[in-house]
Amino acid sequence: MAMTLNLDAYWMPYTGNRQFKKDPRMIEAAHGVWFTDGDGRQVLDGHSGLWTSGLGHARPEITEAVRRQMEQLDFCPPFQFGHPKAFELATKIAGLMPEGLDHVFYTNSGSESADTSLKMARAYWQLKGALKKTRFIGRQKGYHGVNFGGVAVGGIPANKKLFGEVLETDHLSHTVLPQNAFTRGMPEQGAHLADELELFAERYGAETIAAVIVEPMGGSAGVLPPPVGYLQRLRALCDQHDVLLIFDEVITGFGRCGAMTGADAFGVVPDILNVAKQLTNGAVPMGAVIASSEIHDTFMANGGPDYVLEFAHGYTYSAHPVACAAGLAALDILVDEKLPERVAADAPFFEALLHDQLTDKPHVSDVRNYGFAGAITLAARGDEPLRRPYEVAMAMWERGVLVRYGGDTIQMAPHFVMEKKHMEQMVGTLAECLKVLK
Ligand code: PXG
Ligand code: PLP
Repeated sequence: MAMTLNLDAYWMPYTGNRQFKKDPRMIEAAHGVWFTDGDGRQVLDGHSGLWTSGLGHARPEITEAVRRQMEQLDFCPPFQFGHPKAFELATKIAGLMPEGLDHVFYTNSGSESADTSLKMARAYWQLKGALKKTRFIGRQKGYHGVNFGGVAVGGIPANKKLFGEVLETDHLSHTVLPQNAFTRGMPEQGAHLADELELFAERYGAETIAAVIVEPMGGSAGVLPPPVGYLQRLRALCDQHDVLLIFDEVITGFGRCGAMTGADAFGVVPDILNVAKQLTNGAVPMGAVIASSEIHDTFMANGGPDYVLEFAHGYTYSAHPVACAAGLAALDILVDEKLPERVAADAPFFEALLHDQLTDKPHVSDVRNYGFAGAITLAARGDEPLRRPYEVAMAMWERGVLVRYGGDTIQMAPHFVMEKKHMEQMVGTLAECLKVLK
């Protein structure tokens, strides 16, 4: 690392800036499942970047597609103009989505996908004449990014407390029940918690509720697979009360759960499905909101004269040509290499590793997993619930493995292409670190 690097000006996101700048963890290169740090060390990436890069880092097909696109068309104004790859990618995405989710609205991140989906849901009901349908129901422990709408429907108190409320929301209970601790895969208990939507329909009136937004499998709160039957019950109640169901699949979209989407993995189709991260393998920022034909067609039917815009929404960088090129290349690899299938095939190996090696370690109060996502919860030390995960992640980094720590959890997300020996190294290193954790 250049000794002259000034660390002061960069205000880092979701980072303990003061600690980082005392003891920087610099990453200078990436290849496959490996990062190279500032000292030239090879560090195993145990989190697929930030749930982004399941295909492995620096895939030459993506690099080449991006390079060629930069040369041919580096930017195209997305408002009132289009470029072919935007349409090609939308068709490809729609083809990978569950039946009925056919129309792709581009964003540049998961947070933008969350806020776009909420605006889409509200506007849909306005166009249908259901003028009171404006309220949103999220879920405790939910994460929908950091923009105002996403924070309002999110259910992580630390992300909300300094920012105030801007939407009328309420939140379903989370599904992390004590009796489900150490469950392998989907917990048996908890489907009944979906019935809380019934209470909200009574309390507020279903005619005031626009949508329910949930992650089919909670991600950032530390890998929360849905209880068996939970999403089916939520779907049925949404149908019964004319409430839209939004799946935030920013983590689960494109393979993480051993199927193309969480919707496929768990057998429930939402009205709107949000993606980001894995869409371009993390190489270029991009997200998307995929809407049902019913929603899309409602906008088109109520748009007025055909030169008038139907949805007053969009970003300067929506459908960015370089992101589209990266997305096309990334999805080709995902499909050609049958990576969702590979995740499904290897998930039992990862599951067994996690539970066999981590369950009996000191301070571990839960182990959860689904597909290529795994997490442990660590008991608080004194009044500092965040301290142990931080110490474990630092010890892991010292030993050459990157894992994600957040809240009271440690998360692991193997690349879809990760070999078993590297999963063993990752989980084995975690087990070693836990043994000496105070
Ligand atoms: N929705 C979900 C379900 C997410 O997981 C976002 C929205 C926001 O995406 P952007 O691209 O705006 O960050 C996410 C992002 C973690 C972690 O520790 C997860 C995310 C972001 C940061 C950390 O698991 N997910
Ligand atoms: N702020 C100003 C002053 C702008 O002109 C624009 C876009 O033109 C934005 C914010 C929104 O930026 P973006 O479209 O990249 O989200």
